[in-house]
Amino acid sequence: DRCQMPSVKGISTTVGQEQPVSPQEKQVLEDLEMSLARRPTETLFQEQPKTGNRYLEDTLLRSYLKTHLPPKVLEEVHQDLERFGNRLLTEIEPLGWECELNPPVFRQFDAWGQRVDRIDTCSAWRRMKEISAEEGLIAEAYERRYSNWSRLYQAVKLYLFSTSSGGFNCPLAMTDGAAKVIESLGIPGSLRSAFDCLTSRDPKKFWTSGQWMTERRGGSDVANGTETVARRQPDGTYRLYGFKWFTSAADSDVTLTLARIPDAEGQCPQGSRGLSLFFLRVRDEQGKLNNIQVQRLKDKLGTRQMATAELWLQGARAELISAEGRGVASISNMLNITRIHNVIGAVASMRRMISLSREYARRRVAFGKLLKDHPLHMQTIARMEVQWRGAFLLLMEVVRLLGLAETNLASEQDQLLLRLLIPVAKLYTGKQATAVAVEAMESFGGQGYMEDTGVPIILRDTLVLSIWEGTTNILSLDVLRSLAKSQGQVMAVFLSTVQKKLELLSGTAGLAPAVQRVRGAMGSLTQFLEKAGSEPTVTMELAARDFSYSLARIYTGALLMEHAARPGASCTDTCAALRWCNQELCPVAVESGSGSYRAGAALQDSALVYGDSTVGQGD
Ligand code: UCC
Repeated sequence: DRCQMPSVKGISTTVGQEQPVSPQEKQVLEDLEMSLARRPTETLFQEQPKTGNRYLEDTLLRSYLKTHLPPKVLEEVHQDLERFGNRLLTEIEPLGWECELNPPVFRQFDAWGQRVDRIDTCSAWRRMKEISAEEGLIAEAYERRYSNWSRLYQAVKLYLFSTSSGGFNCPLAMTDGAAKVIESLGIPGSLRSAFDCLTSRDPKKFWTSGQWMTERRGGSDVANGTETVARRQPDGTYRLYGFKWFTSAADSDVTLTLARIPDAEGQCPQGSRGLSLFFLRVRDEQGKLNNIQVQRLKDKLGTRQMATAELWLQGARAELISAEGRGVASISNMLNITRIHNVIGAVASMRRMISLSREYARRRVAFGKLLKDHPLHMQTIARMEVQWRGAFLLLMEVVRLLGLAETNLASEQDQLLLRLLIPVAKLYTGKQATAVAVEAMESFGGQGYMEDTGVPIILRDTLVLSIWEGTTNILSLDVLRSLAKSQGQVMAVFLSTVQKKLELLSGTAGLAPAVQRVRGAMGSLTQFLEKAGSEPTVTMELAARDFSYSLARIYTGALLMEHAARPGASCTDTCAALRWCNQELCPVAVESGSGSYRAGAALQDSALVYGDSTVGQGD
């Protein structure tokens, strides 16, 4: 049990065990106990970092809400968030720890040899589900009692909840995504009760959803990887046959999934156009699986609190909910929501790690002074803080735009910007969170590497953020897809939005160097796009990742400056903006200048990876 003091290696510290303890061992034990109690060098012991109410301690979050929310909304939201911050501390955080200590267990057979395929979760995990309903962690976004601000308010609660949720943020992401898909379909009558359950505040009624997209051929190339077949039944429902390779939160009540409907000749149309979207209940009222067999639970590096399973669909009853062949387009509504949840998770992980690191630096003495008094240590944490601040404001921008879109208050430009910023934010914050989590772990020295500090749990759970919901490269290609689909309009909106933000900043003298750098980066980006459009030698696919990073850095720079220019801003707001803008803001232009996206560079890449000395010479 990780909450308890571990025994000294090789020696049991429990009295009265069957194993006899030799006199020598007894002496060692007594010595150890004595030395622990009486050692005069107590300062060598490292104190546990303790944090308080997460909402009250988050000055950037509070300043953002104060700046943007209408006063009446702010008043109510503030009260609720302060209360929620206390609940996190006293009730939810210990439950999250319990979830980590008691991961789900898969029981395939009962004692009498009957196949049962039970996924047993711990009571803390089930309590998280109730709390999610009570707190309206999904409901808030769909009730819209604060109009366009409801989405942002929900995102803030999820952000505070995330690192204490014991992995329950994952089913919530998919539940939100499923509710979004159903809502975008106009809540058809057959899905009304499901929608009500997914968005309920009643713990007895609340349902969670899965998102079964990944099959044995992988989860990125969904169009070619999906083999599941949907057979139409006389009553208009379907039965699904296939193998779902990676189904997270497998204890969920319902799920959305893709399958192929055979044509009149019994042939399944291939590719994206052959995919349709289905809704299904995972179990019936008695808890019996819907013609589904669980093959096994995944043995994951992190997110171990949450059951991810391999599932055989053997005639699972399902309802077709998209037009035939429009499965990918329909499920993209879910993907965009789960990707935003991924951003929430990334920003929350960074905040948690930095908060712990910051608190530890206030307690830990090394070389005769507290860590916080070592400038190099402070520089390291400050760099993480700048990354987090940028990521936080990018998240707020995305959920602000989403809130506008969901209340019909978004302009066409807002919608285009949202389409572009979702993949940009997902891919960029996923990478930031990974880097920050590793750096923050190091800031604890060896203690950060110890399981029972809890730090490795956050690190492991963070590492998945750049993988699931689309890897960095897949998301970079999605950025290009958004450009192509809008025939470049998203880029025009991106450039004009940043431009407008810069114009509003022109009177803020302290930010002048940052404004100049963002202007320069915008110029370089525009030049790169012109070059990419006119020179066939430039391969946009090769540039996709650097291009996406450039969009993230430029836009975030503008957001940091905007926040630093608000009335009542502090000098640290300015400092964060200046520091952010001091990094390379347009890496795609730099790499393009070095010829990194030419066809020859791709050959060189292969030669470097596979060591073929005949390829790529002279390029
Ligand atoms: O399931 C997973 C794990 C679950 C765990 C949940 C965790 C929650 C975490 C948060 C908590 C902290 S992971 C599943 C991972 N897999 C993916 O995310 C899929 C990755 N692959 C892609 O995103 C690909 O780009 C595909 C599948 C979308 C590409 O498919 P296609 O068919 O080749 O793409 P097309 O033909 O370009 O797009 C088909 C249609 C188009 O619309 P139409 O036909 O009207 O032109 C696209 O515009 O779909 C539309 N579309 C989109 N629309 C595609 N992507 C989008 C989008 N992002 N937004 C809007």
